[in-house]
Amino acid sequence: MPISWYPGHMHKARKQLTASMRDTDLVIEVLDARAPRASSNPLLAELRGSLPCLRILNKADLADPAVTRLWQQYYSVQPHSRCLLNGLDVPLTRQALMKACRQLVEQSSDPARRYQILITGIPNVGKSTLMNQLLARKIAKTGNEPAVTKGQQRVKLEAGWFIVDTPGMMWPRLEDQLAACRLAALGSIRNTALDLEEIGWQTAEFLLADFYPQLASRYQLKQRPAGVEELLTGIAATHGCLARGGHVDWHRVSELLLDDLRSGRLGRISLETPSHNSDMDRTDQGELTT
Ligand SMILES: Nc1nc2c(ncn2[C@@H]2O[C@H](COP(=O)(O)OP(=O)(O)OP(=O)(O)O)[C@@H](O)[C@H]2O)c(=O)[nH]1
Ligand SMILES: [Mg+2]
Repeated sequence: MPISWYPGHMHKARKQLTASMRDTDLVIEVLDARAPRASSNPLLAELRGSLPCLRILNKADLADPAVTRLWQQYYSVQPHSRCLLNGLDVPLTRQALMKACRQLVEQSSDPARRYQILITGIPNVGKSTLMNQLLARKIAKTGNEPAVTKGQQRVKLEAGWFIVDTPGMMWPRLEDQLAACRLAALGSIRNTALDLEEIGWQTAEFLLADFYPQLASRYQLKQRPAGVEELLTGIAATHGCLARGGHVDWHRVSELLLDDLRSGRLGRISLETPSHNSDMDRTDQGELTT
């Protein structure tokens, strides 16, 4: 089943975003540090046009720090843009954010001039949490599921500067289904819009190919399973995911694996690197799928 998630409220959010861009001086694009390419919405790039862009690699505490550094370098050389990190271990301060904003936005000599920053990104990447963090108070509702924020919220960040939180937005056609699978695995697509067992299976497939040590440590695997079925059957047997009669409950074992990946219980994992030569990206090019 192809992955696709563009419910009605996102169409509305897109219209609101188009309108808000007209009064915006700088766009923050919040990316998931574990999969920055997959979590970059092409529709947002189109809507922001030539506005300066500050990319934030968020949830950096869940990603491989060495790979995150490569992504930061990669994005830092793009024109009219900067790239900062945020995560539980490297919380971005309002001062650091404002420094980058002032470098990116041309300042007017008019003291009455007001500036607007728009926080954008796909669902569940941590936009509202970031806004609360920058304001040091809970202004926006947050939650560990996609599509928590339903409307825009504009607040004063500091004198002359306003910041707007926006609903997470996907785009109508997810052409790159491998990237879509990464987003589904990381929790940016609502579980109810997915065939969870299929995503669990595909996730198990790429984890087994590229992150076997993390799987072995989390599930106490004694030897490398020959394939996905053996891996999931083994996890199900040792982690309470068997149904009546001893059959594997594929739904429960999929949920367990996805929860472990999303929460970091499998360790700090990056699913993409900027280079096209990583194992994950070789899969894109079909070299591992023969
Ligand atoms: N580990 C970790 N979790 C984070 C971080 N930032 C946000 N989260 C968690 O990610 C989940 C989603 O956060 P939100 O701020 O609601 O995400 P959002 O982008 O506003 O989501 P939508 O409004 O649905 O688009 C919450 O459970 C947060 O606690 C982070 O830097 N590290
Ligand atoms: Mg939100």
